[in-house]
Amino acid sequence: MNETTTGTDAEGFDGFKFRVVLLGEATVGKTSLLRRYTENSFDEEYKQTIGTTFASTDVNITDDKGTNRVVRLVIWDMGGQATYKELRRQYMKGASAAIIVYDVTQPESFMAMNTWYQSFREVCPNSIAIICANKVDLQGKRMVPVEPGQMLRDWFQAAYYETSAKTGDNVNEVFTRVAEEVFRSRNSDSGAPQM
Ligand SMILES: Nc1nc2c(ncn2[C@@H]2O[C@H](COP(=O)(O)OP(=O)(O)OP(=O)(O)O)[C@@H](O)[C@H]2O)c(=O)[nH]1
Ligand SMILES: [Mg+2]
Repeated sequence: MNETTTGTDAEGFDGFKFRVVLLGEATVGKTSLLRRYTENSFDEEYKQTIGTTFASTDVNITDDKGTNRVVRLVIWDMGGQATYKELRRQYMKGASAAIIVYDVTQPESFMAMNTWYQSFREVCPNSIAIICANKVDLQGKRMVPVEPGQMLRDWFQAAYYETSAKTGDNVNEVFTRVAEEVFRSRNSDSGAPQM
């Protein structure tokens, strides 16, 4: 099963809880997207993520029957420079979803998307993937237009969002979409148990 509904946890939460991982090259804005979403803040200064951190956040969604649901996402953020493959595999294991991020001003980060996607698929063959084309506020510096992003979307069969952690554009939409999709697919088997 892909979900934990194992009664009330230590904080008194008795709803649906899912593990989500942020993937993508260093500096694409993974930590910034997470901070924008969880703290509504943004820092221009780059502080490389060493190892992994996580944030837990509750998302309100409406299910297919129109019932309001609270979905808890435990979102893991790993530094894109962490190259040790086994570590990455452990990090991805049991994830219900991945948000795979590139920077529209850095074509290399777009070129790396397939590698990130494939390594996620190896560990989590049935989990949800969402693509983030981040830093769209940097219009004059944009090198990767919309069309290649849409190609990825079709190829990965994943939702595609153009985001800015700086302005907040589409950031809430990404995390709400993740919560909706993992909730909807909660009965599908994605392998490993939850954290
Ligand atoms: N203009 C702009 N800058 C951004 C945006 N998102 C992130 N940045 C900047 O890009 C740099 C890297 O952002 P991080 O969020 O630390 O990137 P990361 O993917 O977590 O990097 P690692 O932890 O090394 O993997 C920082 O200087 C951020 O301020 C964005 O949407 N727009
Ligand atoms: Mg980071």
